[in-house]
Formats: sequence, C-alpha cells, structure tokens
Amino acid sequence: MRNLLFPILVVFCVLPAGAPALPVQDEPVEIVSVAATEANMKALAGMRADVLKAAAGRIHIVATARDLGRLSTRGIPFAVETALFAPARPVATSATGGLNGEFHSYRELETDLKALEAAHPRTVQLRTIGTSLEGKNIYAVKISDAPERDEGEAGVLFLGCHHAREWISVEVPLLLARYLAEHAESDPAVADLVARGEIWIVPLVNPDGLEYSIDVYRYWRKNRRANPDGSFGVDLNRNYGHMWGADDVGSSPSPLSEVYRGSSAFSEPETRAVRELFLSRDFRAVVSYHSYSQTILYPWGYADVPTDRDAQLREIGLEMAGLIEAVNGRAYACGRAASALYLTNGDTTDWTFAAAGVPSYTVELPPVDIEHGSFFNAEAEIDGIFRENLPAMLSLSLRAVLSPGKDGIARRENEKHAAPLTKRDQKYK
Ligand code: 0X9
Ligand code: ZN
Repeated sequence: MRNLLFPILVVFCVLPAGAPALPVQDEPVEIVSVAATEANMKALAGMRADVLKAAAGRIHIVATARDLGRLSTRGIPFAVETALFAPARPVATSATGGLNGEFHSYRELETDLKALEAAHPRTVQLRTIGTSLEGKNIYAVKISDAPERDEGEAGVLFLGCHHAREWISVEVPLLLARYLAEHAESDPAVADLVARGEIWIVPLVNPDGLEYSIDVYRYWRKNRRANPDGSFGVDLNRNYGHMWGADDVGSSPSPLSEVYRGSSAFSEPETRAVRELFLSRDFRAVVSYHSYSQTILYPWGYADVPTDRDAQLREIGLEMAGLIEAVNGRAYACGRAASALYLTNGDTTDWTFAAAGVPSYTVELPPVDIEHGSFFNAEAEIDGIFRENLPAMLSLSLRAVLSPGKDGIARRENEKHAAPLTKRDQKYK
C-alpha cells in the first residue's frame, strides 16, 4: 500500500485559507475521498491535490472548488467526508481563556516563561535567540546550575512548534522546563543532570504561525512569510541547510505548497535563530517535537539511506519508545524518517545530525492518527502526554551530558527494546 501510494503522498500542494490573494476556486472547500486505484492516484498527482491521508482503500484530499470540478470532468466518483474531520468534541475554553484553552498562545507562553525564570533564578534563564518575521521573540530556556554563566557544558536541545497547528508540541517541551526547574533541588537525578550539563528548551520556534493558527485558521502549518506570489508561509521544517531543496518530493519550490522550502536554506529568521543557538553550544542530542502519529524518527529524512550511525540512532530511538510505552502503555513507533514516514529535505534533524553528528530525533506526539483527533489534543490530555514522554526526555538528556562529545553517545548495557515499528496510516499534512 505504502509504495503504491508514494507518488501521490509526496506531491504537496495546499492553498492557504485566509490568504486573501487566492482566487476563490483555489480555496479549500471540502474533504473528499476517492478510491485508491492507480488511475485515481495518477489523476490526483496530476492535479497536485492536497492529500490528507490514505487508508482503507480510500484517498482523502482537501479539495478546492477547482479540484471538485476536475474530479467531475475526469469522471472520478468522490464522497464528501468533511463532517468526519471535525473535531470529535468542541474545544473547551478554560480559566486561562481564549480560543486555545489551556494551550499556550505566544503571550501566555511569554508570561509563563518569565514567571518560571523569576521563580527559579538559580536554574532557569530565559534568553531570546531571535525574532520572528513579525517581530515576536523566539525564546530559549536554559536550565543548568548557574545558568547565567556560559560554562561550555555538554547540552541537549528540545524544540517545539515548527508547525503552527501542532499545539501539543509547545506544551511538552514547556512542561519539561517546568519539571526540571521544580525538581532541580529536590530530585537527585535532576540535580545531577543540571549540575553536569545544560538543557535548552525552545518551546515555540514559530510564534507567528501559532498565533495565526489560534486566531484565524486552525490548520495553519507554515510561518507567515509574505511570498512574492501573494501567498503566505514557508515550511520551517523544510528550510534547514542539509540537502535543502534536494528534490521536489521532500519539499516544494512552490510558495503555495504546505511544504514550501523558502527561497534559500535558512531564509527564515526562525530557522536562523535555531541554527545560531545550535552552533553556539556543545549540543550532544536534539529532539524536535511535532504532531501527530506517535512516532520517533531519526535521519536521514532526505533520502531512504541510513546514516553512518544508523544502528545507534535506532537503538536510542527504540529505548525512548520503550520508556514512553512503559508509562501508560501507549506505543510510539520508531524508524528512519524517510522510510518510516515520508521524504523531507531541509528538515531540522537532518541538519543537526549533519552539522554535529549528534543523535537527532523528530518525535511525533499523539494522537496516533486522524481518527483519534489529528492536531486536536484535549486539554485534559496535555499532562499525560508530557508524563509519558518525560522518562525518554530525561534519559536522552543524561546520555547527552555524559556522552564523550564527537565520538558519540556511549552504549548502555541491558537496554530494553520497544516493539518494532508498526505501520501507521500514511499522513500527509
Ligand atoms: O513533515 C514534517 O515536517 C514532519 N511531520 S509533520 O506531520 N509534523 O509535519 C516529519 C519530519 C520528519 N522527517 C521525515 N519524515 N523525513
Ligand atoms: Zn510538524
């Protein structure tokens, strides 16, 4: 199934709702499904349709009025599925208010990060590593003993929210910062970690996109770059500098596409901010959080080839999956990015691995698939998702700060292995 679908799954082209310059026939209007026959796949690829998912013999696309016309002209029967994709229940507002309930907006995050620093000045320092296109701060939390001193210790980097609509990916790294700050004195393991190394957390790489996703269009993915053709947005996870733009499958040269790679590698201030931080410190491991699919991915993403440290990346990834599953039984798959999910070029972890040779993971948080909520995580589930990820975050952090640098992370004896990679629905986002 996967191979058969591959050609269309990698043709990314979606029209950003809310971008006023678009002709009305190019606005998404319905989610429709067609039978997953080879002829239909060819037709969808020719139309550059925005494929949402392919499962159970059907391909779902986000169709524009133009797409609906094309399907009719070509005599391809389709079913309207829009109602199926509405969130299962209304997203509740909460005491913290706003359309995003307990999830953080840019301002709410800023307030909470400042409060965290004020409450734990001996372990937390809030830094600004850059500003977004619209001038919002990109914040990094440094957690270490004497965080104001740059001691050149080994570090680990946790990143969140390259993709605007993946709100849970802000919360998980933020909760890690809070956990570490609150346990740095009381818990000997955390105290040891903080004494030996540095944990850096950038919970919101894409603040402009997040705000747009909260205020205007919930499914917004990219940043808010005003492109020359009148469309908006660069996919920040296609804008990094390793094999940037290597082909038009893993990213797109079209500004309209959801995976538009930008005009050059690191053309965006948000990816430059991450680059500068990463190159300025001695990071020995990286995790970039995304959602959804409960999957742990490691390089390469740009091509279906292993890195020269494939076995080690797999081993550490499987250990993280095992630690996660041990918390409450929720299984995360683990695999090499290009083969376990799909091709991407210019993604974060390909670049961090290429730049520093350190274990670099994309963690796709829950839910497992679109039927379980896609980008909508219930507010009540935020803490549980963080809790199940915490042991893996701590274990990777400890490995990183104890690792011997360029030679890589030392193997541990008696490692437990998680379940092998299971097939997930192909998702196309
Ligand atoms: O497409 C992406 O950027 C990531 N998935 S998401 O659904 N959150 O957009 C995956 C990036 C991991 N790299 C590869 N699969 N090659
Ligand atoms: Zn993502």
